[in-house]
Amino acid sequence: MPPKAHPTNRRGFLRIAGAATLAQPSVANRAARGSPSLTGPTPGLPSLKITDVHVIVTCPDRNYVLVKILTSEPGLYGVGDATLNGRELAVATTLEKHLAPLLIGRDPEAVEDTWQYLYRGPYWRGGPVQMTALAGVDLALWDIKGKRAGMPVYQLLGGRTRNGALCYTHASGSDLTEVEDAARRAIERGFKCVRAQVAIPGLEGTYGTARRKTSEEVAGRVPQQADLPQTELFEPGPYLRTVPKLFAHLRSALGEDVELLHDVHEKLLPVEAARLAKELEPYHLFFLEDPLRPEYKGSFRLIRQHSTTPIAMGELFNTLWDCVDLIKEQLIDFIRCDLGHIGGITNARKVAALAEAFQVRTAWHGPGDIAPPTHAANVHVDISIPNFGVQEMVFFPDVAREVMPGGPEFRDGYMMVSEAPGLGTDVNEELAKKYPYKRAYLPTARRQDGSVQDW
Ligand code: CS2
Ligand code: MG
Repeated sequence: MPPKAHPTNRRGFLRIAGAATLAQPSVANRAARGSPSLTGPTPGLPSLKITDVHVIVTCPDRNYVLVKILTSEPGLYGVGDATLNGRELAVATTLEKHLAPLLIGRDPEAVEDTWQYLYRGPYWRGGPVQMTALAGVDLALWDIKGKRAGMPVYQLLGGRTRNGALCYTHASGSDLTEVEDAARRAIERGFKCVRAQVAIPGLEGTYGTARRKTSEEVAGRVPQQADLPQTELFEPGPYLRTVPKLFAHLRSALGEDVELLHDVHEKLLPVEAARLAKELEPYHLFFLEDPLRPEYKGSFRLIRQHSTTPIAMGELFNTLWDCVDLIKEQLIDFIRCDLGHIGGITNARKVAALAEAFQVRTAWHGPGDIAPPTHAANVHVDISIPNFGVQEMVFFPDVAREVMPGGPEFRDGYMMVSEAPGLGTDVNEELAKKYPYKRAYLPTARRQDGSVQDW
């Protein structure tokens, strides 16, 4: 169950807690230096202080990093997600050693000021590790604010603009028929949008599909160490020949009603991406995702020049400024930031507002390697903005949901947010301890000639 809403007779309840808060002037005063005169208590409520920060690293089905921020009000805490696949411990250390000391004694209600303080305070700022740590803190603070207000976070963001968030799931397979079957299962389950990925003949492992063992590996001649990156083989030629065939097959098998998406996963060069987007035009994709690396933003013009296939981009972005050019020049149709890697709700709603001005819609990143609090935050933002497009979602295994209960629910093609105060997610710290961290990496990729390829 998402966390219980706080007792309605809040004022009576908190007058008791208030007394406890006042007992800690020294800590509060020392840390409040961060924002000397900003944060007086909310009228009618005693002042609130952050009293502790728990950084929880757990591996029920995969590694996750959760941030639990405790306050001077007994029982009032917030939970955020700071999971960065393959760099979990770097983020956990950033939180424990660098951010937590700055948070103790601060007023958790000062969400924007804390964001600015933690983002612009450091001279060396930004990047996926720091922005994921900041996102964990930001989500926990929005969770606290919602609980203290007795409201789900979307209400604090301006209330509903829609009943639920249209979402998509993944359909993949080692050949066209397998992908078709997976897509049919998704449609039967109620999905109106399906992302399709197929293994590429002759290539060992293609993003989004189960990796096939090489003959060497099958013969056991190549020991594969589990806690080191697997290497996938990628060649643009076979990929560019196969993907249009996949969508031709899916459209003839499934018809036009289902929305189809594909993730290029930043593997192509500009002219290759332009060719693919053009050749996919007849299949009316909902969007083609991450055709190029963020480093080559300027080359999106080439794709636009040659194709009307809608383009989505952004999961690798870490700042608002990473989004500006592509949005301002309308070189993309969907901004696909990851709330867990761009500094949380505080920054995502600014990205959404920027995108609104240029008719760009959101399609926040929602894979399996970020934790339920970020999935919840995605949907709280989705249902409170005017320019929502679609939401990626995954179903978490039970073992993960036991450690991290709550979160948005799938209902007939839409993600429905919990009405519980806050984000509607939680963490069971005792259970989390049962699943210690296991070193793991995302795959890497190489070309046939042995050179390094973007995964
Ligand atoms: C992918 C992710 O879902 C997606 O769109 O790009 O699965 C991505 O590969 C992982 O999140 C990387 O950590
Ligand atoms: Mg992607």
